[in-house]
Amino acid sequence: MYVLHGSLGSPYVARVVLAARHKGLDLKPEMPADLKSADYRAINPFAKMPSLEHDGCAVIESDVIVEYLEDSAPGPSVLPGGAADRARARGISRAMDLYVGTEVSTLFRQMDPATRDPAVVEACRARLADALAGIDALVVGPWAAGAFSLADCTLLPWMVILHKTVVPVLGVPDPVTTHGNLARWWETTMGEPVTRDFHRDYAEAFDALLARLRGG
Ligand SMILES: N[C@@H](CCC(=O)N[C@@H](CS)C(=O)NCC(=O)O)C(=O)O
Repeated sequence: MYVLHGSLGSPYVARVVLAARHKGLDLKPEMPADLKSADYRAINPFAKMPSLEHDGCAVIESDVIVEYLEDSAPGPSVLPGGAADRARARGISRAMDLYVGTEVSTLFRQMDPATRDPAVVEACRARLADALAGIDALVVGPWAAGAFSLADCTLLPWMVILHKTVVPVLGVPDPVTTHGNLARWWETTMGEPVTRDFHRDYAEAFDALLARLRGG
């Protein structure tokens, strides 16, 4: 039995949940009572979510967890195709985390006009624009790396976060309207039931996270 620790509002947890759904697994994340507790650190010494427990083994880091599901669970592949397709999927996913996620996380801390530093926003916006152009150049269609893959599981939560934070609040151009390959990817994503439903579920979970952070 798989046990996924974390909360769906996290894009890293969400990536695993979407990959699991694609494989036909209904993996509902369970939030640990205390991420920083000794009990949870015994599962994940870095005290981060997600972590996965399965057959007496603990797996950390969301992309590694997706690969673990791929290796251990039946169902459709989340890394289909040959070596080049799989490398593209992994490359998009890694670049999203390193170059898009990092900038979005920094911009997320600049949402409040009262504490915003315009110089940080300007520098981050420029790096984010470069990163999104890079992602767009890697996306081939109909899904990000051709067939549905890890790349889509990473892209979709980050796109929801962009749409709910830095696009409306900081005026960052919406990549799914300004970039051709990402626009076609978005059409595919919104046209398929699994990803459309996941988009709805993740948007709700992220809204709830935003409300909690605002003290709601
Ligand atoms: N590289 C990690 C990132 C995990 C991560 O940063 N998770 C955040 C939630 S979005 C977390 O656990 N934050 C809690 C904390 O740092 O205290 C992965 O892919 O799993």
